[in-house]
Order: sequence, then C-alpha cells, then structure tokens
Amino acid sequence: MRITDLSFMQGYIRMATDGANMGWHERNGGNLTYRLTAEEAEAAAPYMTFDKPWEDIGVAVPNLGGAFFLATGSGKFLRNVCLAPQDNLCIAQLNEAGTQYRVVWGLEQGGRPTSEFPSHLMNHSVKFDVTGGKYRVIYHAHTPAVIALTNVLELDDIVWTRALWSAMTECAVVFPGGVGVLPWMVCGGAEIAKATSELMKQYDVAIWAFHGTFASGESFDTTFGLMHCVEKAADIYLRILSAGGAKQTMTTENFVAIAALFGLTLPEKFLKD
Ligand code: 2HA
Ligand code: ZN
Repeated sequence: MRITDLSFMQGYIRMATDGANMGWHERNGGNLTYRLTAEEAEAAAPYMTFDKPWEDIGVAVPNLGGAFFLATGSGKFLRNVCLAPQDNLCIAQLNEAGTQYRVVWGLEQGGRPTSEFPSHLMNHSVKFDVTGGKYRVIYHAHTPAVIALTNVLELDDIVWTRALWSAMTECAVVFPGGVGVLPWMVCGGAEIAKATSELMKQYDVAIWAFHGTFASGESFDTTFGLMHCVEKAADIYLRILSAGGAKQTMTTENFVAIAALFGLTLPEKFLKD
C-alpha cells in the first residue's frame, strides 16, 4: 500500500492528467485543490510528517481550520503529476485559526503550494459555508475557448451566462446558477482571491478575463465535468461567431422549459430576452 493508492489520490491524479490531455495546462498553467474528508486524512496520516514550519496563507479561512488539502505545487506541471505525485503535489494542513499552513506530505524535491493557494482556500471557505461542507474541489484551468471569448464578449455575468447556456442545451442543467465574470486582475494575490470568492457565493464558475476559468464542485467528476461543459460551450459559441453569428438561438422560454423538466430554479436575472 502506498499513499498514491488511496482513492482520493487516484481521483486527483486522473483529473490532472485529463486536464493536461485537454490542452488546459500548458507548462505550469492551472492548479487543483481537494479538501480531504476526516477518513481520508486518517488513511493518509501514516505517510505524513509534521516537522515543516508553519507558513502564512495571506488570507484567513477560520471555517477550514485544521483541514487537510491536496494541492498542486507552485511552478509544477499538472502533466507531470501522474509520473511523480510526490514531487508535484503536496498535502497541506491548516492551523486551527485558518491563517497558516504546513506541508505534511509531498513536494519531495522542495517547493510550496500553488501560487493560487490563497484563491483556492478563500473559494473553499465560501463553498464550505454555502454548501454545508459538500463541495471539496476547486479547479483552475487555462481553457482556450473561454480565454478567447473574453476578448470578444462583454465581461458581464448575464451576457456570458446567456451565451454559454444558449450554445448547448445541457449547459443550463450543468450550471443552472450561471457563471460570474471578472475583469483582468493580477493573478496569485489576495485581491483576485477575494473577488473570485465573492462570485463563488452565487456561482460554481468564475471566468477570469484573458486568463482562464475557476470551477468548484462536490467531487473530481462533477468539477471536471463542469469545466469541460463551460469550455465546450465557449468553443461552440466561438464557432457560432466565426460562422457569422446566430441566425436563431435558444429563448428564455426554452430555458424555462428545461428548468421545469429538471426541477431547477434559474436566477431571474438570466431569464430576460
Ligand atoms: O499555476 O495558473 O494562475 C499557474 C497559474 C496561475
Ligand atoms: Zn492561471
């Protein structure tokens, strides 16, 4: 038995590999964090050491005090995760106040958690509260169609949600809450962390202009599926624009019918033609 045989490790490694194969993780682009369950932390405990120093996170996430996160290493390539998880990933434990972390496993060649660790933790913190602890995954990817579309579509939640929903019938079912959009901001800092986590109070998806996508979910499967769906819809929408624009498209009535079929509540602000 190795730590990498544990199912949460396998799930993480598969998702990192799938994302890299999708073309979303050039070089060290993108990052993924997962909040372990108490049982998973216990199963991983024999492989952990507790001798590394505590480091400041830069933000405070008191509701996540004591939690363990599996995270990408800063500057590490998601493509390499499957070859050497112990060098490219780490498990970080938070202190009880949720202000500091220490690496308890991984990064065996040195390093620290992803530069977006403050963003990830603030988003985990918000999602922990709004989902009653159900959501465990935060995923950031450099999704090419979304990035391209941020150059041509107005950077507005309503404009983006309608565009993506109308690209493909499935979208309103996969992200009924819609998507939030941020203007370009410096990445890796507390500012973008705060702005993204504000969006995460209402959305599972945040678009970062000229940069990529942040997504959150309950499991590796649903979070990867969400990222995939958003990126595919953006790609379809770009093709529509490239073909000269839509001659006909889905209507508010169509979305209302989808919501009724699947028992979903779509926010009012997205239901205006
Ligand atoms: O991990 O994607 O936003 C590299 C990045 C920073
Ligand atoms: Zn990025």
